[in-house]
Amino acid sequence: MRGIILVVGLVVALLAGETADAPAKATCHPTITQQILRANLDRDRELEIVNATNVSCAHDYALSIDDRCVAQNRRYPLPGLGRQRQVVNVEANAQPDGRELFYALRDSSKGIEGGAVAVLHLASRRQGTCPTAKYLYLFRPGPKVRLFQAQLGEFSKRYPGREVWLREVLPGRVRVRFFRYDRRLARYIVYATISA
Ligand SMILES: [Ca+2]
Ligand SMILES: [Ca+2]
Repeated sequence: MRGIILVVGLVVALLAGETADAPAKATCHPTITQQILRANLDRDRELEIVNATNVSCAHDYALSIDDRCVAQNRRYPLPGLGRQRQVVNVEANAQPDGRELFYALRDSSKGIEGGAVAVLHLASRRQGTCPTAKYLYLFRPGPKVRLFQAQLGEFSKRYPGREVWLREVLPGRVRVRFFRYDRRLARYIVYATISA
């Protein structure tokens, strides 16, 4: 008898838990995709679309790019997720290779490692193939990073185009690094580090 009461009690508790969760599920709208930017990220005449998709009930956003190539729609998911986002379409590397997308995703419910900072555009790997995301800069915080912030800006007149400023809070110190575009390597490289 006591066993039956216990089982009934457990079932009631589970049902109560289900009911308590129900309103939260109803107000949570994951996987809603919003178009947040129209940008020219390759060199064709059609604009690409940058999307932010709400991928969790914690309101983490993931980004993707929609492109049309050979009469087909293609979606390229971008790394990282976060509740805070910065997204801009600019000419970052001062090269005739199309404009770039700079984005930073932070404050993810998955912890600091969910975040990302990137500078990218779309480029064909081989002539005649559809362009895919080419990363000129990509930062994913490691497990030691407690906090990070990033900006794309004109931090040095010595280097053409814009530079990336990255500030990381690490155990016992703060590290600020500046990255510039290197034409030969076709990516951003560090040119100054300040550690305090
Ligand atoms: Ca460019
Ligand atoms: Ca510069």
